[in-house]
Amino acid sequence: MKKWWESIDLTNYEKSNLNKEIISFNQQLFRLKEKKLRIGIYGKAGVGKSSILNLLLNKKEFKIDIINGSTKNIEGKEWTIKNQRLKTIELIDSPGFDFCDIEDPENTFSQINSSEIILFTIAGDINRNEVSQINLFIKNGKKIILVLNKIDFWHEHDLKSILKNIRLKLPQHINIPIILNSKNNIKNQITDLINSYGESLLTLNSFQLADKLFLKIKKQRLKRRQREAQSIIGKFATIKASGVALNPLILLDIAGGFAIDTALVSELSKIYGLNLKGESARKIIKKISLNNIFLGATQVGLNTSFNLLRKVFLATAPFTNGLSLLPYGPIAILQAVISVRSTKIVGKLAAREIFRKSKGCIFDPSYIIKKIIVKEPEIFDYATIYLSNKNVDNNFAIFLP
Ligand SMILES: Nc1nc2c(ncn2[C@@H]2O[C@H](COP(=O)(O)OP(=O)(O)OP(=O)(O)O)[C@@H](O)[C@H]2O)c(=O)[nH]1
Ligand SMILES: [Mg+2]
Repeated sequence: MKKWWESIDLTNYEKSNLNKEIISFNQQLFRLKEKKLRIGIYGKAGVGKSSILNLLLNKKEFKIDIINGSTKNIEGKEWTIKNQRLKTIELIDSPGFDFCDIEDPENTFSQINSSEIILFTIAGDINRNEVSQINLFIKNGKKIILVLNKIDFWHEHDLKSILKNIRLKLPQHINIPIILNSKNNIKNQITDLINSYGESLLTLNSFQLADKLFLKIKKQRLKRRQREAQSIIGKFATIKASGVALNPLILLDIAGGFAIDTALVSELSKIYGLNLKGESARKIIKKISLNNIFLGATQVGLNTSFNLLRKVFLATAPFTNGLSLLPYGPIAILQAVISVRSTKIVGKLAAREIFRKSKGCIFDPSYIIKKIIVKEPEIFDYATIYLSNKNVDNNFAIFLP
């Protein structure tokens, strides 16, 4: 992962623009190397988050209070457990997300959102705010475990109906485990999970965070490239159109139009870091024309058929009243307009093709994510959801010229 990260070759602009994200990703890389897993706790104020972490630690390390808001800031403490492949585990306490006076809610969320396991604590049936926070974590591809606290408040049959109700409100496409806080229940279940999957959870989360950052970088780059590509296409369209409009008699012949398009593809490919020349650029043009055969008849094809078009116009002129009145000028303008349109279409289609080719150049972290999921699809179902959400969200076509 370190090698991949170094290979991305960030520009100074990207470094300053994504400064915060880069720092937090470097911290994650460090934790991956040091085998340090983080468990974050989240939930409404006063549900017993700090008490649960104290229970895991077997000590009163985190401050608790009967009054809401005893935890004011994110705070971490080390938890040592035996028989583990991980070096350290950090428990991260957070202020209640609905508390009126949190100092930095965004930082609180992002700290919890970057930890490997999230213990989402509830103290009874869940409300709309809690459901939407849970959904947000799931959308972010997080491993989330629900901890039902303060169960001493209810009789067993009430507890059953509360649990049933909670399950109905949770998203149905993912299995969110619910742990009841009774006796050593939480401690045993969390310890089991860490001992079996701790290392994988850490690796998977690191690749997910890498993937999220990589996506941000890709989008930024594509936006910048989109502007550059649009300007190049515009320039080429002008060159071709002015050639056609100024010199309507010596129309661009097939070879001429093709040469300009090839040069355009070559320039576009530079923007996308491919640098296609000569034959490779010509291949792209041919592929575009073949793949867009219908478009081709009216758009791409016209690009190379000015002579034909002119002949059709002139030949049909005597037979069609309207056209026979067309003086030569409007035909030249029409040809120029068609030429601009067709160059733009060639440019857009070429950019798509070039982008498709350039995607294979850099290694994609989601490749590893898929490989980890395959090992334990049930444990890592949250990552499957992450990948499928990502496919819906990431329509890169909108960033193409
Ligand atoms: N009856 C009962 N009380 C509990 C339980 N867990 C926590 N409490 C009490 O609930 C109160 C709040 O507990 P905290 O651990 O401070 O809750 P918190 O979620 O950390 O609260 P904030 O930091 O203010 O958001 C304290 O008085 C705890 O003693 C439980 O399982 N049963
Ligand atoms: Mg607290």
